[in-house]
Order: sequence, then C-alpha cells, then structure tokens
Amino acid sequence: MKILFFHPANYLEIGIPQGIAILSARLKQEGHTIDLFDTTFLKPEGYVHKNEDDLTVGPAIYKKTPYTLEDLVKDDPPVCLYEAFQKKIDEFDPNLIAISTMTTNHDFAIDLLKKVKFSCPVIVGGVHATISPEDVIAEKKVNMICIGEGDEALPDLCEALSKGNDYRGIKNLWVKKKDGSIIKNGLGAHVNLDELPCPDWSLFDSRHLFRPYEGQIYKGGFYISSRGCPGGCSYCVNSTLRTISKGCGAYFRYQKPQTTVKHLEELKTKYGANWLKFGDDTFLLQPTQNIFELHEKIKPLNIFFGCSVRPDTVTREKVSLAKDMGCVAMSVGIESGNEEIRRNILNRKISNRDMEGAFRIINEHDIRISSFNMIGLPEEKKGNVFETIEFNRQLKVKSANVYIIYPFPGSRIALERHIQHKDSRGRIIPMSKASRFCLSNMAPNEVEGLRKTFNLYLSLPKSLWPIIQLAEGRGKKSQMIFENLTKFAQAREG
Ligand code: B12
Ligand code: SF4
Repeated sequence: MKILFFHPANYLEIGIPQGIAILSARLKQEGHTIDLFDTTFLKPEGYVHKNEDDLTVGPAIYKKTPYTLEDLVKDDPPVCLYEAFQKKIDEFDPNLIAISTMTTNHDFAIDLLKKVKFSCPVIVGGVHATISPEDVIAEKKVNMICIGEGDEALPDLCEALSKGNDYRGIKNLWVKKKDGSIIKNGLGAHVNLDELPCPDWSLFDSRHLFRPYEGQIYKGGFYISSRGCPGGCSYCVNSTLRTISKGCGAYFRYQKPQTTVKHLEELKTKYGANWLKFGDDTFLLQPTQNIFELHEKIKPLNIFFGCSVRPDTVTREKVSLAKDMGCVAMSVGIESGNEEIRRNILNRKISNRDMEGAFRIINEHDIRISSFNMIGLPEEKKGNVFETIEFNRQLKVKSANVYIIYPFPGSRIALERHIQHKDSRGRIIPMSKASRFCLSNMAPNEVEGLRKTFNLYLSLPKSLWPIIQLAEGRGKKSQMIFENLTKFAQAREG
C-alpha cells in the first residue's frame, strides 16, 4: 500500500519530525511504500532571502558558520505550495494521505489539503488531533484521526485497508462513517519504546540535518528517547495527554539505554549524525543509573548533543555524566522570574533558589544554557516581566527565548478559562497573535513591546533601559530605535 505523509512545516523550520520518521519506519517494516510531502524547503512565492546582517532579536550564543541555512536554499526557485502538493499526489498516487500536525500548523495543513484533488482517505494524527479531536475530525476532507500514539494504529489501519478488511474498530482511531457519524475507539496500551524501529530519516531532505555549531557544520536532528512527563505545568498539554491515556500504562516511559544507543549508532552510520538534540520533554528525569549507562555507551560515539531539562532534575552527578558523554547545550525553562506566578499560576513548584542551584551546576560544567521564558501570563503585570528579565540577568543567561504565552487547547490555563482558540472566521489564532488572548493585566501592545525588547533589556546595561523603553512601541521611531539598539547589542557580542 502507498502512504503519503504530509509534514506541514514552516519554511526553513528544519528538524526531522520523529513522529513521521518512526511511523514511516514502522510502515516500511510491514512492507508498505512511503513518500513524503514536506513544505520545509519549498520556498513560498514572494519569499525574501535573509542575509547574515538581518536583525535578530536575541543574542546568538554560537559562533556563526560561514555557510548558513539560507545559503542552502538560495538557488531554489519559489514554488506554489498547493501545485507542488498536487504534483506529489498525482505522481505518487497514494492509497492513504497521513498528516501530522501541531495546533500551530494545523490550519496551514488543512488549507493545502482543501486545495488539492485526490481520491484516497485522509488520516490526521499528532498532538493537535489528540487534544482537539472533535475539531479535527469535523473537517470535511478528513476521514480519520489518530488519538495519541500511532505506532500500532497506523500499521493496523494500513493492513486493514490493503486487505479490504474492516478498520473501524482499530484502537486509537476515530473513523468518520459515510453518514457523517463518528466511531470513537478507545486507546490501546502504550507501545513498548524498545520495540520501535530506528526513526526513518531517509524519507526527508538531507538539508534537515544541517547543524551549524561553533563555526563548524555538523549533521543531526531530534532524537527522543522517552515519552511523557510527570509534570503538571498549567500551560502545557501534558496533563491532558496523561488523562487521555489513563489505563494505557505508565505515562512517562523511557527506552533502555541500549535501544537509544543502537538507534544513535544507526543514525550516525547511515546519515553521519554527529549533533543531536534530545527532544525528550525533560532529559535528566531518567534515573541516574540510566544516564550512567547512556554515558558509557554514547561517549564512544563522539557526538555533541543538546537537551531540555527541568531545573529540579539537575544534579551534579547527572550533569557531569551528560557533559562527559557530549552534552554541550541545555534548554531550561525559567518561564517566570516571579516565584508566586511560577508556582501558583504555572504550577511549576521550583523556587528561585533551586533554579539558581541548577544553573550554577550547569554553568560549572561549561554547558551552554538557553533559558525559556513566557510573558503575558495570567495576572502578570509589567513589573513581573521585569522580574523575569532581572532573574535571567542574575543567572547570567546569554541566550533567552521569550514567548507570549499561548493557552494551547488541553492546557489547564485554557480549560479553566474556557478559551476559544478560533477567531470569528473559524481560524486557529496563530502564535504570532498570542497577545490577543489577553490573559495578563497588560494591554496586548504592551506585551508585544516587551517581547520585542526582552533580549535588549537582558543584554544591555541598565543605563540604556530608558532608551530601550522607547523601542517598545510600534511606530516608526520606536522601530528605528529598536534596530539601532539591536545592532549595538550585536556589535557588543562581537
Ligand atoms: C521536537 C519538537 C519541536 C520541534 C520540531 C517539531 C517537529 N517538526 O517535529 C520544533 C523546535 C520545530 C518545535 C516547535 C514548536 N513546538 Co514543539 N515539540 C517538539 C517535541 C519536543 C517533540 C515532538 C516529537 O517528535 N515527539 C515524539 C513523537 C514520536 O511523538 P508525536 O510527534 O506526538 O507522534 C506520535 C503521535 O502523536 C502520533 N502521530 C503523530 N503524527 C501522526 C500522523 C498520523 C497520520 C498518525 C496516524 C499518527 C501520528 O504517532 C506518533 C508516534 O506515536 C514536542 C513534545 C513531545 N514530547 O512530543 C513539542 C510540542 C509538539 N511542541 C509544542 C509547541 C508548543 C511548539 C511551538 C509552538 C513552540 C513555540 N513556542 O514556538 C513551536 C511551533 C512550531 C510550528 N511550526 O508550529 C507543543 C505542542 C502543543 C500543541 N498543541 O500543538 C509540544 C507538545 C510541547 C508541549 N509539551 O507543549 N517543536
Ligand atoms: S512544561 Fe515541560 S515540565 Fe511542564 S509538564 Fe510540560 S513537558 Fe513537563
């Protein structure tokens, strides 16, 4: 059977999605033929090539390479996305179109799907289908959705379709009948992560592997060795995912170290992977013994890697093992510099003191830290945002990612406030318009201005703060000040 995956990524948002890569490997094991429509490298019409001198908000912590991502695509002609999709469908002639979406790219995927002609069924899976199933299956062109894991459900579906068998009772699937009614099957047991094949990177454009680091170019991508997270942060979808999968087995699971290593070896041999980002929700959550075994087996592979960690999982022993096996970067969620907001609103029970301790340990091991921060939080005032900026300064963070909170469907913040995610035209409100949800005590413009200038406040001397404040606005003068301050900040970083 021929299955066409669709990865609706933003242009140049590189990184092989592990969901599709595993599902592709599973389906190939069962003898199916797989193809992919991936928008990552399809240059949209009207796209303007960015050059190195373009302004970026936020300091870059890595030395630039002479060759950039933009160089990889500079000779590519612009394409019409739906014509390219149609061409792929016509040439491959799939028996099933399988789409993977997050909330943020779901509408984009459906927009393209609506514009093309095909005669096969369509299934949508991924986190958005899992947390907003009613919305996703309501789309006319969608015949089925997958709730939660697809590792067994999709191969079962393809087997049933290819043999002409009844597929309407497959666990994890919702199936739309001809009369429009929907069969909602329950969820099956969680898969055993050690029985899954190595993700199939061969399906993807090799430019996904481009990893510039410290002036050199490496190859790699995401690898995820665990699933789930025991945390209950109120802005995250994990608590809902946990509730949905009650009765399916332990929610937080990790692979045996030998499985992880076997896959990393395969990715290194087949694709030359020498730079990885562990996409695990929180990498150091595994028991020390696991990290110890990973250390023993990963170190000889000579790979560099980055990972995300929660500060309360940081111990000297784990960080030291991580460093010694190749860890060069860690992403750590600060989220808010105000302890009360962090604890009471975000449900992250980590004190500033514990956070400082974690940063100290990571810094002592010379591992680069990127902090993750959110603003526009419920009940937040401008002064609280400055607490977050101050806390990042105090922790000597050189690279801070800052987002306006987006109350994702399924997150506690969205559920408690009955947040509507669609605008009057039925479109999912995009991340770029997150301030519209108006969760904080600040006006949307104020939140946007603070997001724009957050990294300037972080990296420039306080004597310049009154000038930075002038850059928060939206007018021409503010923009000019913003651009000049950004150039100045970049020049200071060298
Ligand atoms: C790696 C990652 C990224 C990467 C790459 C994404 C990618 N292309 O894979 C990058 C850095 C680009 C990214 C960006 C963002 N991400 Co992200 N990301 C992740 C992360 C850490 C891992 C995803 C993954 O590979 N998981 C492992 C695979 C195996 O699981 P899976 O994808 O869910 O797939 C399984 C099932 O869902 C199902 N399935 C999936 N697809 C399909 C398709 C079919 C047809 C079927 C049948 C089944 C199926 O089967 C798979 C195997 O069981 C997840 C957290 C997580 N642990 O999942 C967050 C996560 C997906 N990201 C999230 C968010 C919020 C974002 C950002 C908005 C962050 C930001 N503030 O900018 C952006 C949005 C980018 C965009 N374009 O819209 C949220 C999504 C919330 C939501 N409602 O959509 C998550 C869940 C994190 C979280 N806990 O909140 N992300
Ligand atoms: S935000 Fe991170 S730590 Fe909190 S529940 Fe989600 S994945 Fe876990």
